Amino acid sequence: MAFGRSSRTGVMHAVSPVEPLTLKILVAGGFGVGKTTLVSAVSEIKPLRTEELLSEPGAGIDDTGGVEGKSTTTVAMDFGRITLREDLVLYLFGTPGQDRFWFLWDELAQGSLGAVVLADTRRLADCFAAVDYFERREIPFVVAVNCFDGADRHPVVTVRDALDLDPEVPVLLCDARDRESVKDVLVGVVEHAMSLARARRRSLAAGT
Ligand SMILES: Nc1nc2c(ncn2[C@@H]2O[C@H](COP(=O)(O)OP(=O)(O)OP(=O)(O)O)[C@@H](O)[C@H]2O)c(=O)[nH]1
Ligand SMILES: [Mg+2]
Repeated sequence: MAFGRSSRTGVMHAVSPVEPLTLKILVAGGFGVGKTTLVSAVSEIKPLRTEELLSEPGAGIDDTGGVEGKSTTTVAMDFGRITLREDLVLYLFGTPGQDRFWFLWDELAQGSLGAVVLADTRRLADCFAAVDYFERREIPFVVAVNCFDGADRHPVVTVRDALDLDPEVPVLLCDARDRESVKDVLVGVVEHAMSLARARRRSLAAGT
């Protein structure tokens, strides 16, 4: 599903005759797992952030266990853009990580091609809700393990088992701070969504 088509000006057409396909990708996962970091690392425009200080009123509501150094949190979304190829542009929407912002997810998920569920192996349970959300809505997703310094490196198969993922869901390792690493994850989600769409088309054509 395409998110839209870019409206380039005639001047831009003179430079590049290709009007890129634009796709919407969500970046989800638990609190403090690195969603804002990921969008910022890869975005070619100044990313829109909606960070607020973790404040006194949030104490007792926001679970800061395991991310004690964190002083801000996303309260609406992150937004960024990356050109993967001259004919393919991704718009990235990072979701807020905390439970109290669940009501925003349906809005953000509309029209998305697929999603990245970021995971931290030290707090793997934090991404269960995101995995459930995309499974239920049949939105294609990959799990990207953000390899934090100091976290044990678990084999991909252990993460897959712990999250009880369907066999076709890709599990990738990444560093959310590293542009090339994040690009690999984004290519992974686009390829996965495309291959699921092809499989669905084939089974529809076969009448199954
Ligand atoms: N060492 C290391 N630190 C990281 C990595 N990714 C993020 N961080 C740090 O972890 C903290 C949390 O990152 P954020 O990007 O704000 O996490 P988030 O998922 O957007 O958080 P919320 O929006 O509050 O849910 C920040 O202090 C980052 O600098 C990583 O890959 N390695
Ligand atoms: Mg954030």
